[in-house]
Amino acid sequence: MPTGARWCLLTAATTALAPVRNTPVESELELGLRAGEATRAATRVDFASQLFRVGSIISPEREDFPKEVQAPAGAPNILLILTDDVAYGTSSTFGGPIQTPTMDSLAQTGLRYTQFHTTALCSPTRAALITGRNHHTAHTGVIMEFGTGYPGYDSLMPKSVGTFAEVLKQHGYNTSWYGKNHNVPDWQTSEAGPFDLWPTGLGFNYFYGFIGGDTDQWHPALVEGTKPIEPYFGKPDYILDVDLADHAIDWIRKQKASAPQRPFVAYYATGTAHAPHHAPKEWIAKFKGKFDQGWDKVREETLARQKQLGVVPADTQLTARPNELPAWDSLSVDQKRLYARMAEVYAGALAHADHNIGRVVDAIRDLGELDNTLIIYIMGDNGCSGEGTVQGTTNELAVNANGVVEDMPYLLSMIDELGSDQTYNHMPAAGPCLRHAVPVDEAGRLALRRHAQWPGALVAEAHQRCRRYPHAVPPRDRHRSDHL
Ligand SMILES: [Ca+2]
Repeated sequence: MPTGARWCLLTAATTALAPVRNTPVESELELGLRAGEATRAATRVDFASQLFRVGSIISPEREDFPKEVQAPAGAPNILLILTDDVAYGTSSTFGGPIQTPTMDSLAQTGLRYTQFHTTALCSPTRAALITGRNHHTAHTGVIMEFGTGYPGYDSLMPKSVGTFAEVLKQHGYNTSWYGKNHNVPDWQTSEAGPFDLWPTGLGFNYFYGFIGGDTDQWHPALVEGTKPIEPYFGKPDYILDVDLADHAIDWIRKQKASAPQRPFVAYYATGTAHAPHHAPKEWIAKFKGKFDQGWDKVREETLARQKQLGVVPADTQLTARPNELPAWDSLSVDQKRLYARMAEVYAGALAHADHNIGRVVDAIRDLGELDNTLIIYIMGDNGCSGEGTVQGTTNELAVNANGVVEDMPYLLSMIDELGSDQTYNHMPAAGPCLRHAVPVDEAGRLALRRHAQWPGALVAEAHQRCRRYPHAVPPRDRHRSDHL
């Protein structure tokens, strides 16, 4: 500010005070006190007038707290479970070779959906699932890391696309999210935020998990809310699937202890069985020798079980194996030994995840809340991943993303380390043919499976297989153009 301007301001202030200074009987202190008294008197008058105006509606017998939003009486708790990179012919619930007793148990009293489809990619399926919108409407036409600045693909979910958690929170639910996110724009994942598109910005009161597409299960890149944490320090046996279940159980119990009448939402999105395939040794050992017959035979065995269960039509034929994937009989003894081991590791990881999901279900049962809990168990946001290349890898990111070449002697030297914290491993693209034991529908999409249980409402239809609601993207949005 120029000196002249400052001077003018001082002059104006002095002029304004001049009449007061010309009053000889009052000091500045007296003036201040008099002014304060005048203000207080005015305030008393104003307050009295307000009391006069509202007095007719205020009385000691009538409280004036705003009413809290409460969910309707009997509104169910919701447990939404999502696994990662698992195909239709994988879990025992749908005829696969990997035992998933938690899902099996729920299926016995619930519904099996045999025509459930996804977008066949992580982020888009997850965006559609949490918003109930077409993944392009949610600006998530591709995974977050591949977001581009074009409509439907910029990975910036708009405010107009609310999540089910936001809606339910506004109707009296407590909401939480555990495990994988993969719905935050890639450049907004640091501690600098912004955090509007993190789970806690999307209606989830509590988040305990990881923001990216995958993470080391032994030393995960975890956040609680928006704060990075490292809970594995000093815990040599730490593994994420146990930790996720522990935190979900703890949160659910506290909710019901503090506000038993309030329903909860728990979105439980384990990082398993995306790479890296990590599991405790004892869980991997459960599958020792279970894949020695090779992926071609596993396909046949799986399809036979699927027909027996009735989850595929009785006349279903196996699809032809793509030419890029070798027949099991064409492999060397070492290749067979390695690939069978990789399948055991994958199987151990998924079975271990299902076991820990079972702990969450058991905790809800122990609270006496199971009969008022809608459980939706989606086995896979897409089918098995092909990122392991034809021969599998000890390090998915090195091989698949950075072009590192691993030869067979090296892979064999690491065979006993697979599944440990020494590897970031992935199985071969043929993936013991877990993914190829899947009939492909007319649209060329892999049919995934979903299971829903809510005994209080759906028990009348228990044991029936259901072909409704076949897509993560709701029907009203499914046929919108890809460039929206
Ligand atoms: Ca996935």
